[in-house]
Amino acid sequence: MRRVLMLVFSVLMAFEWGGTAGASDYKATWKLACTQAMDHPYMVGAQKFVDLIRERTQGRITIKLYPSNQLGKGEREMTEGVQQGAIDLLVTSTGPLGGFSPSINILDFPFLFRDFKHVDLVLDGAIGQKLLDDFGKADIKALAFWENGFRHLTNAKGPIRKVEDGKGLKIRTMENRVHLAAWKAAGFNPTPMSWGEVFTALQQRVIDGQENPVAVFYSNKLWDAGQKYFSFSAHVYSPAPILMSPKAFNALPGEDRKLVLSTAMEVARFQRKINRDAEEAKLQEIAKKGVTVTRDVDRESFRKAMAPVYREFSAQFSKAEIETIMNAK
Ligand code: EAX
Repeated sequence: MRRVLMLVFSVLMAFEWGGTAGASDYKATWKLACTQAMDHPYMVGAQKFVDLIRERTQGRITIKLYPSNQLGKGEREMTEGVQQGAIDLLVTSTGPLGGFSPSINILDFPFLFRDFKHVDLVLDGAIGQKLLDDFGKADIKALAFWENGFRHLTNAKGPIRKVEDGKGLKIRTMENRVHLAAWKAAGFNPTPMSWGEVFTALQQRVIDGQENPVAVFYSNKLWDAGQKYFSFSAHVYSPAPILMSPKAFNALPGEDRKLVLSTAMEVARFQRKINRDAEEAKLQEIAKKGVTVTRDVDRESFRKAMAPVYREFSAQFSKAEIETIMNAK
């Protein structure tokens, strides 16, 4: 009887620790990828994550950072790398993620969120957790929502204050069906493109403009690619989930899994704050680089022009689902 009990106990313990060696001796070295450079808030957050994980596992788990598209042309390719286990961790916008986990596209609708407080309320609640959990169906472990930020329209041709000013403008969008549809509805001429191709395409005037948060524009010095006009449109909020390969996550003992998840969540708050706190100073720096920053954008004209995109995707995202997010307080 005693032997049976001991056997049951040891099986339960093995299950609790994720069926691998005990937490105290598990070691790993992970690769963390990203499209952005080390000065971008993605990588400031990633460095914090690296430091905390190393400290809290007494050096058992170390993470090497691969910024600036070193491990792939763009976020879609690198997300595939996470699925295959070639990349252990990826900080990415939700741009191409709808192709992996369709439900995430609900966050890509224009003018869905009122402000950062609204964003945090939704992403850090049950809706956000469900969207993270949905990635499990695509062989991806989504740990937490870090932040890219509210996206703004930039171009090389002239100041854009209301949506009509940009009619026919050739702009790059992420490889995202909702964004593509929204800019088409607004009368622009959108082209989906992975981030790694954007700077050259802007420089060569293959496209006239793009749209991204302040930090991406600033960190990539897009004024050097001829983007002389920045319209503070804040037309969509861009979350940045930190994704992990199930191969790396499932190999972890139970306690280390909990540590990785709680640390990713803790860094989410830190990373969003540093992104937000730095935005105004970066915008002023951008203006000093000779970029005309239009702050009094007629956002209502953009919101009205992009509104048809909600109807276009009403089969996938019900009015009730959208309103639950929009009206969250
Ligand atoms: O995630 O592709 C984009 O425009 C993204 O915002 C950028 O890669 C940062």
